[in-house]
Amino acid sequence: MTDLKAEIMRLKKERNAIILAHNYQLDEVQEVADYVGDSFYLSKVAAEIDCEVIVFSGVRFMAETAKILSPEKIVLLPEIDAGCPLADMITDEDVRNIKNQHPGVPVVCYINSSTEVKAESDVCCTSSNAVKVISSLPGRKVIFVPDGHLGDYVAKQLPDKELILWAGCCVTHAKVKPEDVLKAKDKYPGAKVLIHPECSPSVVEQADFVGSTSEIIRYAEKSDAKVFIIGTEVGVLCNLRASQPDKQFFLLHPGLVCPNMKKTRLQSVYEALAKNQYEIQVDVDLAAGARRSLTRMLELAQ
Ligand code: CIZ
Repeated sequence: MTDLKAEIMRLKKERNAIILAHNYQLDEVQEVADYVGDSFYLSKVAAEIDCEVIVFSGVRFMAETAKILSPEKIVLLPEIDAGCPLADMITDEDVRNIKNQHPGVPVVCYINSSTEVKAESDVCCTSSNAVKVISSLPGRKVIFVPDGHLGDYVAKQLPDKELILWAGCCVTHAKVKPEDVLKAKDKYPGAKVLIHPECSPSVVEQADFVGSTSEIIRYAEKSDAKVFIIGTEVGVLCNLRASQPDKQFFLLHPGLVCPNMKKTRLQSVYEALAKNQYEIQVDVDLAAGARRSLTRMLELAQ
């Protein structure tokens, strides 16, 4: 493993590359990354960083987002089959149909969506800026796709808005049931419960704090509490435990493991750099449409 790490470092330098890793990546991948974070943070890094190659350790829509924001760079996705079932729950044709049913209503798409869906939308958002992005739009009605759970959470934060939702969900976060929260609270009395808004509404309503992965990490850092129940993908424990060794973090549900995020291993990162695989290409016209939605998000959610 040490040799592999050393080889990755050597290749990174040789190819003027940087490694981005999502918070849900395996610890071994997060440990070799230059930047670790959520998709909003990583998309900003991808847009601003000066390098020739980006190795995006995450899932396909994230690597495509990096390519759209940095078309002149080589963007590599180490595991070509690392997809996102939530992103696959809606097509651009579905979005056109909803728009026809609600003419003139702006469409906000969650970043967990395909390039085609982003191109068909007015603005993109992530779980860390969804409330900000949607509240900044004029008018009462907003179409929000594809995550119905996140949409429900945002709608509750913004009672003046009327959200038209799509019934997609993250299959990993949707595994958690309200009784799992009760069991965890019984097991760790007094622990703070931090939950991702991709969980179902009946789970989210039992949280002490609801937020994206980065917001969960920040909340734990600032909190005086010592014990936390974490209701999001297991990968965030890598950051939480390393940066806050005086606190205890327990996963809310053993099923909070995204199989697609776990496809990327240290070996995959090495092979990405060594074999230039798998290079992401995005159709130029589609990329222009999706870039408009992404750029608008970056402007609205500075
Ligand atoms: O926005 C992201 O990166 C996702 C998918 C989750 C989160 O909250 O960080």
